[in-house]
Amino acid sequence: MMIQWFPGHMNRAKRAIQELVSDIDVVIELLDARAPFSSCNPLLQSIIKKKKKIRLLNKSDLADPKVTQAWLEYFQKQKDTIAITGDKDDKKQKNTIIRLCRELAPTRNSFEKPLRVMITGIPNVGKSTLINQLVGKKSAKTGDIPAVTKANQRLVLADDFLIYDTPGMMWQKIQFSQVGFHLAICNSIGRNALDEELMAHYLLNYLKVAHPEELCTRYKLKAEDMFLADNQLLNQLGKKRGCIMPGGVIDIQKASEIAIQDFREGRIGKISLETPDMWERWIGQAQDEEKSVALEEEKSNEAQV
Ligand SMILES: Nc1nc2c(ncn2[C@@H]2O[C@H](COP(=O)(O)OP(=O)(O)OP(=O)(O)O)[C@@H](O)[C@H]2O)c(=O)[nH]1
Ligand SMILES: [Mg+2]
Repeated sequence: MMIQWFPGHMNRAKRAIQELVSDIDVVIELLDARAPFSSCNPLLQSIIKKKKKIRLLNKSDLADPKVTQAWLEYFQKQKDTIAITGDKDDKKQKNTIIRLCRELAPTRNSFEKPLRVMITGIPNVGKSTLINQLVGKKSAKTGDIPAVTKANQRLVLADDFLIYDTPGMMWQKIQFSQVGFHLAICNSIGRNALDEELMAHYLLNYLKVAHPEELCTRYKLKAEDMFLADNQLLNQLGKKRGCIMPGGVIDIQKASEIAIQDFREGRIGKISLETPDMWERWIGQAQDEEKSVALEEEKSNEAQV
């Protein structure tokens, strides 16, 4: 699915982060634990350059714990990266995050030289919720739709510790269709840009192979339903959930929305959409395709000479 979602405020979000970054000591990049690779912003590194960075795999309560562990190991292997999980209901994470930030910038520890931490990440990943947890009160506006935060906001955790909330930042060119699907399914892309039926097909196609038992349990489906084509499976789901229009026709739009919303709220199970192995394979396939296109071009150029 090619996503055409790059509204004006995404450019503003990028500028807001660029303006702030020179005054920052530590950057916390929130990733969605269900799709950590897809939610990694390729622009961020070029903006933050050599700043100390923590990658926080947020909403880990909704992701498959084994897969999250594999992602933590994947990121820890990268240079200068600290990777941890995040869950808004984890009472211990506040102290862990504060401790890690202080360790990364030990000289920034006074009223005159406060530690300045920036929280970034794709829209709706949980930046403002995390900040409220760190600051200990409801200071930042939150909501389960993308692009709630519109401008940088400075919050005071302590006299020597400042936190900056930033608007969710998306990048313009989504190279892999999987990234588009995963971000859309995790609710980080504005609704207007989406085709829910396509998203539901993608989701069911994945779940019927990777999580057939959870899918069957949630929608009272039979094991043989897992062999249905995506549109038939969606039909079946609609039938089971009573999405029937006058004349007995299945309301596919409604069935699609139910599947997506159930996934987002963890009602199908703790499910991750991607693993490090899957990405290794997809990147390898893309490189092979690029090579064969280049080879074809070379051959046709030679033929023309
Ligand atoms: N299940 C779960 N939901 C979370 C978690 N953290 C945040 N959320 C929910 O995710 C939604 C988005 O949270 P926000 O904090 O507004 O996200 P944001 O990154 O600030 O979003 P924008 O400002 O729109 O970019 C809210 O409904 C939160 O309750 C988490 O760890 N687990
Ligand atoms: Mg926000």
